[in-house]
Amino acid sequence: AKSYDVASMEAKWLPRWEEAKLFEPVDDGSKERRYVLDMFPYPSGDLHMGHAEAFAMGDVVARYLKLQGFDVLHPIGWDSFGLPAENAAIKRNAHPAEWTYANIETQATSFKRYAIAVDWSRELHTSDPEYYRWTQWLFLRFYQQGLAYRKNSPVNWCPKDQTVLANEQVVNGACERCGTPVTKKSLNQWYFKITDYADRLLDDMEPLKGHWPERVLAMQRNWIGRSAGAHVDFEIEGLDRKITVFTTRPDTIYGTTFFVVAADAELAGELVSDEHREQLRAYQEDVKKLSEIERQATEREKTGVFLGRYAINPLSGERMPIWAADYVLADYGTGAVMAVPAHDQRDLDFARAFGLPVRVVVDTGEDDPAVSGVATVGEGTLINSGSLDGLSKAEGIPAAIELLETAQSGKKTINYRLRDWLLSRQRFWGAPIPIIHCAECGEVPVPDDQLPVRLPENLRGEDLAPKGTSPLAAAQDWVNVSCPKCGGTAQRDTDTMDTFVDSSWYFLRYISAQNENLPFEPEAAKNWMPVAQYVGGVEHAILHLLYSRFFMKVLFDLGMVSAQEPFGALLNQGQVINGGKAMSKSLGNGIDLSEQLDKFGVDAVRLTMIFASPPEDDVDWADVSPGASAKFLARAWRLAQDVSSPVDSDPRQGDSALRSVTHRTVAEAAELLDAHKFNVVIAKIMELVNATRKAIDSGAGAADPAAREAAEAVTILLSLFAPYTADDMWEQLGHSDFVARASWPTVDPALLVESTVTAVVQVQGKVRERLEVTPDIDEEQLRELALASENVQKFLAGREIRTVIVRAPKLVNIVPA
Ligand code: ANZ
Ligand code: ZN
Repeated sequence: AKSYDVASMEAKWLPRWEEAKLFEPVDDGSKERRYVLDMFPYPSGDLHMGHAEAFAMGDVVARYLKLQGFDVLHPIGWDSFGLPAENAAIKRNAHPAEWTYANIETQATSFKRYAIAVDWSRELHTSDPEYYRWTQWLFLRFYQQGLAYRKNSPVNWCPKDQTVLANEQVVNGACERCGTPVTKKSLNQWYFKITDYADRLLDDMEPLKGHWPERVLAMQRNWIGRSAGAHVDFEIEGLDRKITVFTTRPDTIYGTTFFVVAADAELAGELVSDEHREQLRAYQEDVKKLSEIERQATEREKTGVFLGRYAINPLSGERMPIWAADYVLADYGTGAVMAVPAHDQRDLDFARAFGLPVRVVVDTGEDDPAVSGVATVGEGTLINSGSLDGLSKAEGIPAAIELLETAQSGKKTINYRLRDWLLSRQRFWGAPIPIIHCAECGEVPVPDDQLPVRLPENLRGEDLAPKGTSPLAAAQDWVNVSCPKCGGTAQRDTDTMDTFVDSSWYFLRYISAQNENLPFEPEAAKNWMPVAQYVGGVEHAILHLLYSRFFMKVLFDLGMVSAQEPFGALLNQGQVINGGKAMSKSLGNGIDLSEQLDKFGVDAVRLTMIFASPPEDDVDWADVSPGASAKFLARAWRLAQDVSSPVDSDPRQGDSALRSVTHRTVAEAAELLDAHKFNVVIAKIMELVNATRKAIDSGAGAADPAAREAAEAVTILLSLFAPYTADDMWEQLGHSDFVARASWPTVDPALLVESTVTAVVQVQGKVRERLEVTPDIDEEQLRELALASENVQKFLAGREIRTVIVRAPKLVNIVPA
């Protein structure tokens, strides 16, 4: 007999699959379409265990939907611009493309071996000029809409990577990529106006509920940070100007005892009196040295300087000192706050540090904050607040706004935490910003027919080293061009785009991957979008997923897509860890994927990944057994070897007990797959394999058509997880085509009805017998069966019976006298 041989199976099927192009959608409308997408990889090296897990998940969904009869689009590509390539190039005195494309080659080979069901004809790389041409084209559409603009402002700066970062790339005050504390720098940078879409980005999350993980939705909601409140104008004594603050608590306005502006906001310099100017300058120097982490730490002692200036409370007419401090942020709200120390902890800490008055205006029944040091932020009744006295917080907010509006010193407003997306980078390996700067004409877009603006090819190694300005600036031949408008001398913009721009629309490029006239065909996008199932890590909860949603909405407004959301459903897979800890070089607990594949085979590794836990949970490689998976696969495989009834035998002639197990398994598997309980599906397949083995080894045995039916169901179900084994079984079972082209087994509802249930028989409260009975057995029949049981008789030992309680069909309780 043949034996289950992983290596020869892989060698046999891989080339056949490649030739058959099994997973290219027909895309002709003859079948309903489904788009399944995995977050595309960054080509950092060879595939690792994390890829193996994530891609196994997406693959289950793609293969399942195809078997269900859908036309499935499941593409792959590479997010191939970015810093690591550039850093590697500097180190090796090479061009980033060399490292990038070599890694892509390695990963692609591994992905093919890993048998992911993708359409390779649509493969894309964001660093290909054929791709970034369209990234640039899209930038120009945004530019024309006023959604891409340049402004000078303090930006996040990573001193190590020597480039600016978007707010989304600053995590706890540090660079998302390298962990270096981020500093601020004033620079002229490009932005996308994502803030114009804040409301839609929030509101359109509603239909995603239940289809996206709630925590991702919560993170986005929080990031957008919509807060309702008011803008309040304060006159400045001795200056002919007003300052506006944003407050969520206009009801506390009578409790304002001082005023604070961000030390690094221009406002501070404009307000300061001459005799305090030097002090402010010295303080600003100190603030500049702080990292964002230090600045936002709440436990840090409050610092600040008095500006020698007073603001007037528009409702009470009171005069309040104006301070500059670092706890107020320059780029949130208006960069200035009315400080209400009794009811805001930061303001209270500041008041206590500088001996400023604390006035309670909301009576919450708690201790006086001036004494306790704890601001009272809860519900209560307004006091010391003029005509607002007696109102609750909820009543006080609209009432205060009304007073302010009548006095023409304020209005109701909504504020967002979301900032515009800073997209320019002072690095080389990205899509050049397609703008030319002309002394006469200003910013001039590169004409569409001159796209792509290709990266210069002669820069390499040290030329790319970070110097705070873009390496592209050094390529003089490249920089100096004639102005497309006036023909005069002009310069190219030397910044490149954040790589998150590339990944904000790649899912659309797959749809028309070869189109040379447009980034994608609107008609085709209409057919495929939104993505039916997106799979990827939770680390993209804000960055990539928010940006892609923004892009989709802009494209919708441009009439290029008809869906407003890119991803209808999202699955965040867990991580692969080892010994309860994330794999890392320092812990030395890394697991090499290719070693695992060589040792156990692709199928066993894939099966192990999915069987280990529900998809959202981590897989601890120390707790799993790919060896056991391989053994199980061999057992399943042997079923196909043993079945001897012909391909066209009629299963209805077969053993009905086995048939009912088969049909129930298939029906349950479909439900479980729809609910993403992939691990449970595997447990069900294991049960079916056991039942089939038992049937083959007994009764009508190998020749029973029901055994063939069961083995075929095992094969089809298994093909979602173990494609090599499944195709080998399918062939052995006498089929000439690939199992991926089979269809999901049809379930006969008549076979789903359970044929027997187990009735438990207790004697004096102890279980003494289990009887297999029909579900519709009546009480009298069940009672007789129970009393007739040999076991029951043995335990009764001749005693009289006092009562028999029967709960058909599940329980009989016999109480002896
Ligand atoms: C007065 C007040 C009284 C406030 C009170 C709060 C409680 P969210 O909800 O996060 O939007 N604020 C406004 N701009 C700020 C800035 N640039 N830096 C630091 N803090 C700023 O927070 C809005 C509240 O944060 C505003 O409401 C303001 O303080 C403060 F009992 O105004 B509040
Ligand atoms: Zn010009």
